[in-house]
Amino acid sequence: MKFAHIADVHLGFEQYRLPYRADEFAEAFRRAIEIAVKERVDFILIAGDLFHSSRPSPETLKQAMEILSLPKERGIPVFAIEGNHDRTQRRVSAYHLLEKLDLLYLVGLREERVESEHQTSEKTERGWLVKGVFEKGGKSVEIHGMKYMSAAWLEKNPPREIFRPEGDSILMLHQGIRELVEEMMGKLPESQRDYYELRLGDLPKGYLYYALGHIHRAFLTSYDIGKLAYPGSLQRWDFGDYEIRYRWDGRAFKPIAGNPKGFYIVEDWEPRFVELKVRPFVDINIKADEETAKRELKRLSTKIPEEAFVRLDIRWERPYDVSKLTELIKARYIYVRTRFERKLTGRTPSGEVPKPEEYFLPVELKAIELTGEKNIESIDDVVKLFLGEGWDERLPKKAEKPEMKEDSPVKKEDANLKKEKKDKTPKKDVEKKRPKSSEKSSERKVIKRPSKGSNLLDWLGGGR
Ligand SMILES: [Mn+2]
Repeated sequence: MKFAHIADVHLGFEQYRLPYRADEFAEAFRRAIEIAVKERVDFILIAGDLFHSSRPSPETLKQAMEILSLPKERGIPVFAIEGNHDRTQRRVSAYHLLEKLDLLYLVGLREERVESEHQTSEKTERGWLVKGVFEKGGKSVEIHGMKYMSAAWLEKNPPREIFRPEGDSILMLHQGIRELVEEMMGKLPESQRDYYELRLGDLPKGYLYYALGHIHRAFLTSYDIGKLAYPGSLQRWDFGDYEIRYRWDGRAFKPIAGNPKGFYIVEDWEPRFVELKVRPFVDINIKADEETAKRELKRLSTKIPEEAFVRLDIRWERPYDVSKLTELIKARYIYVRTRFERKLTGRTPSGEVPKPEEYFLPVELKAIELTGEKNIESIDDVVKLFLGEGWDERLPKKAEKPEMKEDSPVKKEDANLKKEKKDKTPKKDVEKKRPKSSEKSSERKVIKRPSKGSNLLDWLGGGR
């Protein structure tokens, strides 16, 4: 007995709103089916999420019909369950339509009894349990399973109470299982219930193969007397599902290989992973200043395939223009993420917690004050502050100008301004009355940089 186990095909998924990605998801499915047919499998399993949506477009349905006609023409039955993406609460889903066309056989709990060349039904307290059947040379295999169900439903109806193996049997489910998710992703907090609906112990024992779907990463293990497998999605799902990641270790990029994409061909109950060549996803992260990032990304760019999708994550302690950096990478699609943030250690060199006026420049304090009013019009003032003379205050020399001292006469004007705001005077008028930028605010304080460590970063970092 030989069969193919495919899951998470996601037909119709226009990833990153790119219509050609939906075609690529369909292309991966076509190749998987072609390989299965060429390998002369006896039957094919699709463990949920054949479609990306429960309401696939006519074009997506046509793709599914065309591809599934390949095994049909050769008399290879396809057994399927619905996943969380494509199940429906209504009575009829896209799968029922494909079943009507003899392109697949749906297994699971149903309201009506189904008997066909490859299906049989058993009456249960939860409805008709429709099972797949395959016979060859006096041997037979039963395919049990059901569509994706919520954690709440499964708590009352664990699979071990619904399913019982009969002879050589396969159980097909589209669920996350806590112990396995944790093996793949690390320990999950008790509150994190989004990734699984079941515990390993909820599964019935005695099946020879557990054909699972839902987790988009290939994973193979054993359960009781059988094998348990997730083939993963056929195409790369996101940048966490990378082909290769270049992780910055502070000095250089360290390449980390991702997981292969594909499906299983199972012969005499032994699964073998069949890898599909799909569009490469490259995940790059770097934490460096502009010059270093430029040099290192230029060096790395020769390793990036042109057809790749790239995520570029740039971090540094102060902002810089990344547009020239992204031009260095020649790829089909680039997603840039920047995180420029100053790391506040919470201690000055003397070991004290800094006060805001010790940490922020006067111009920054003013900006915080203005934006804190949540008055969108104040944005103009903030821009002026940074583009105008306020910017010069970055330099300690200028901050020490005599007119900056505490009790400047401007203070009264400021008080007037506040009063005018209360009176709902239109902002434009207020602006005209604003004092010139050089004498704008009395709240500015003269800041003397700590003498130790003339470099701001050194100072913030505790003078390392
Ligand atoms: Mn899926």
